Amino acid sequence: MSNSKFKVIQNSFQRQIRSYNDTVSKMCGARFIAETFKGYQVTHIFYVEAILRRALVEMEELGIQRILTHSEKAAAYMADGYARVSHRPGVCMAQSVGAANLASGLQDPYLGLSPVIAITGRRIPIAQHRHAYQEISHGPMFDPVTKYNVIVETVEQLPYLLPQAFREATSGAPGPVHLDVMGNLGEELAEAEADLRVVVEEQFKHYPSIRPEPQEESIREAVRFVKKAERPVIVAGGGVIASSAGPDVVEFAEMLSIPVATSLNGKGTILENHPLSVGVVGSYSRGCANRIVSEADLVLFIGSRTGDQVTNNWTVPQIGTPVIQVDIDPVELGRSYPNTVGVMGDAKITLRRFIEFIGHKRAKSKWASRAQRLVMEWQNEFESQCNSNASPIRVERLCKELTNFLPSNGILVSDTGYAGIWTGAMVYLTHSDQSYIRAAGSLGWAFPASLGAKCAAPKRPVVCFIGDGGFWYHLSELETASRRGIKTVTVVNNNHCLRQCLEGINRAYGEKLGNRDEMCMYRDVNFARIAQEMGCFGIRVEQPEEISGALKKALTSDQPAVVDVVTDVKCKAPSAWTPASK
Ligand SMILES: Cc1ncc(C[n+]2csc(CCOP(=O)(O)OP(=O)(O)O)c2C)c(N)n1
Repeated sequence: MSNSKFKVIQNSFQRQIRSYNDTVSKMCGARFIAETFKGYQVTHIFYVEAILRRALVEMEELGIQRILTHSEKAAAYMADGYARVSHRPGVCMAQSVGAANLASGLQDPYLGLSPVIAITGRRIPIAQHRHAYQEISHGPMFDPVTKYNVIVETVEQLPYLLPQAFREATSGAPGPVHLDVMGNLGEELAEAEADLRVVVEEQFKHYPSIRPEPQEESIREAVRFVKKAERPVIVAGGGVIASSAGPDVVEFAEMLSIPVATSLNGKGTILENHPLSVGVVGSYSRGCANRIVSEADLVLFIGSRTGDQVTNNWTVPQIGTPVIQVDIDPVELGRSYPNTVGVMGDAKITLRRFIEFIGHKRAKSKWASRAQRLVMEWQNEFESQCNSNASPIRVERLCKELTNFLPSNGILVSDTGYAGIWTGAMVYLTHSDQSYIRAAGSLGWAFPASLGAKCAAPKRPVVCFIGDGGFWYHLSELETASRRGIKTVTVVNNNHCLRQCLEGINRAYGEKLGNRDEMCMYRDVNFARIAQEMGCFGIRVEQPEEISGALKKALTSDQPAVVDVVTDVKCKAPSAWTPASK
């Protein structure tokens, strides 16, 4: 990219702060909240009654969609899915007694670095510490799952604390925030009046709100090591997706023929049929990615926090491997892998700098060919399962059908556990407008998150992949989807079992006899029929050759759809390739 084009991008990132309505006027808290959300382009609010009713009435007038859910946790997950897809904060709300449920739903966006704004009501001071009905202390529940957790006592505080919530949620590494507003239902704050000014700051409407420039010195050093390395590899994390830096990673990788692995959060950085793509690395991974990262003589972690999952418990790469780490948050640099060079900066801006400093192309083709060979070996290993005609259906075959089916602008939303491994390892994203988001760890997240994702991108097909164990959690949200016309396709990998737990249960039993099924089997339930009952399209699939037709029918149906796929409980997701310890 030319220098001038680069400057244009930068300027558009660092836009001037602008006011939405620059006049002070007397208004109630409810109106202020509604106007502020409107100004920040919040299009949907996810909540359970009863909270900020007057504000919700004002929001209707301003055209904000109010999505009433069946639980606060699902509301938080919807806000999370909304935020990850729109790159703008997602908002969820609950009354005081729902606060604990809402806080539990913030664990996933906290771990997944997603900007969710959570609002709860709290009883007025005179009711505090006197055994008020339905209320425990909120602050300690929200502390571990938020970046910013404050009480809003007076309406005059709103113009300070509500915009601060947007600043906190969207800047640096994004994350959830919590406002505990006065009144069990927030009514004290909503109904109070004051002279207020609604100020909207453009740059904090979305993330990354600010893109820090890396120091030139660190860029020079990093590029020097990359040029010297014989077997460099990139591990692209969620920070690359947050920064929309996928194309920049690919451009940089192509200049030097650097193989690219991704974390699960980074899936979508590079097309998975690109010759430099080696797949998802870590514990939920493709074996070829783990092998390539283990063989590398330099690993570039870009926008990855180097946690246990992306590094297979810090074995891939082995500690001591030379590492260049790029992160927007300086405290991440070297947290788990001593950095040869640590670069603090936004992923996109930093990669543009890398590209400028590299200057010319220099292919390391022998190393790239080695990577390709390992990728082919991995694909060959699973070929027969992917083409299996067996019934009950093999999950590898389901994943192959999903790869073929996923529309070119589709969003794949994956649950955790085996769902994360199946989609991460066995589903291939092969179009640049496809995206992937996944649970950061909480079982059941994916279905409500997919509804939030669809609210954020109504024109894009949204496909959720989830096990039956995960789907049971928030089944009631099928009613929400049908009531509000949120048209997603949910693919249930139905083995009526918590399959991922089976190995551990068997290990716990050892040689002992006993009822193992009791610990992980559910009734064989037909989710297609449940979906139909809730006003959705439902189809059950028992033969592999029916999968593709069923998926197409689901996508073209005018209702939210569930494709209930009866799969073989014997299918075990691929285990992580681990290097022999030195
Ligand atoms: C909130 C929560 N509780 C428990 C777990 C542990 N866990 C991970 S995967 C899993 C089983 C998932 O079963 P299912 O969704 O049916 O998928 P399968 O393993 O059968 O493919 C469990 C219980 C978790 N990740 N999150």
